[in-house]
Amino acid sequence: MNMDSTVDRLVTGIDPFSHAFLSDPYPHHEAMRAAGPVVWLDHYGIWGMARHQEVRDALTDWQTYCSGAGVGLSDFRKEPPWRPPSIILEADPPLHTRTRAVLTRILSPAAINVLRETFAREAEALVDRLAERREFDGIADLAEAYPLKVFPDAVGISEEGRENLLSYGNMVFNSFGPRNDLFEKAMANAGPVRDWIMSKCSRAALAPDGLGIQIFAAVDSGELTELEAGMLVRSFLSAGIDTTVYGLGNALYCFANYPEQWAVLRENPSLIRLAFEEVLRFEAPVQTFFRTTTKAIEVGGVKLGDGEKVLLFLAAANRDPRRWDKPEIFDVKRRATGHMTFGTGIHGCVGQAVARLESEAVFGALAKRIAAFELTGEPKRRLNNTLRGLDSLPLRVTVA
Ligand code: OVV
Repeated sequence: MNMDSTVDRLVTGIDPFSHAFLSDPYPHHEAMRAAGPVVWLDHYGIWGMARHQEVRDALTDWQTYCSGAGVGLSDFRKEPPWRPPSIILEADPPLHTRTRAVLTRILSPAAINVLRETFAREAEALVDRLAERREFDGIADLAEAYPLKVFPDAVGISEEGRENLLSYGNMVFNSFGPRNDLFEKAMANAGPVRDWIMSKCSRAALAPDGLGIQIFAAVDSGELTELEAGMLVRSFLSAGIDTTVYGLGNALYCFANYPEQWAVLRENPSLIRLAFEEVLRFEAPVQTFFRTTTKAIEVGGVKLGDGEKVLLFLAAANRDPRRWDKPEIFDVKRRATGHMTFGTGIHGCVGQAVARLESEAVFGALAKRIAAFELTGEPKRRLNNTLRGLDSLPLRVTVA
């Protein structure tokens, strides 16, 4: 690749973790897709991939694009990680294969379907209360309130202190970026938050009928050590809250912005599942993950060296016109599966059945009771080095 070309120079200066980029990433995604299959991001000395094909190829080639050096900007082989690495997210085979097998079983669609009635009942109760209020904040009162109730309930965590889960998610997802202002702010109260989280990861802290204790059952069967089981509960608490909070919030944001799409969905509630996939494609709650090369490799004529960080723009792949027809249009009838928001390959989201069940419960309940959403003020963005979503979404609802 000719690094002196105009397009490359345009792209290479981009800081994908700056406020300007995070506030409106889409024009920058377009510039990077246009620049080529892989671009050099000079600001950090890393590679970036923004096209669907290359993001997908990288995610499905774990031998070349590893996770064991961390899936953030920081290379664990060069600087110490801020917490002991995740033994599933930040691991490669064979360790990953063993830990993943346990979570795949516990979080399988069939196993998670057991939660359907509880999730639906909780969603209906919450939506009833909000419908009575008429005006509420779509983020605090719904997108945060719902996962903060049903997910820790499902894992088997006590009620007290659950707000720590939001603080911890904020730490985890900002930590994949550089040590910028967002990272520093998220880490302001790190000690007590981390202590609370770790105190919830032991066998003794978990309810006897939840998902958490099922991880410890794998210790009894010899698949995991006691320490590993605690670390996998930590993965539940790291990955299970903020992702769904931002996903549900982005869904509400889409339906408030595109009322005709909410009308389509209400006419045909069987579209709810598909509609959530379209939200994930269009406003991806998880925007990026990194990989690290394990050898020198050539991508579209560009030579990448060994041990180099590659930033995969999942959200840019989701709007690549090479893959999607009219990608800038939010269309709940679209076949949106194939989006990269859950990733793909051996690290593809192991909790996706839980995320989908939460969204079905919430939007199923909303479709029954809410005819329309109306913004009563400007939504405020909450910037995060990895996640895209809102701080507040002031809504008024029309009750059906
Ligand atoms: C997918 C994900 C995100 C954040 C943290 C983890 C996993 C973890 O395993 O800790």
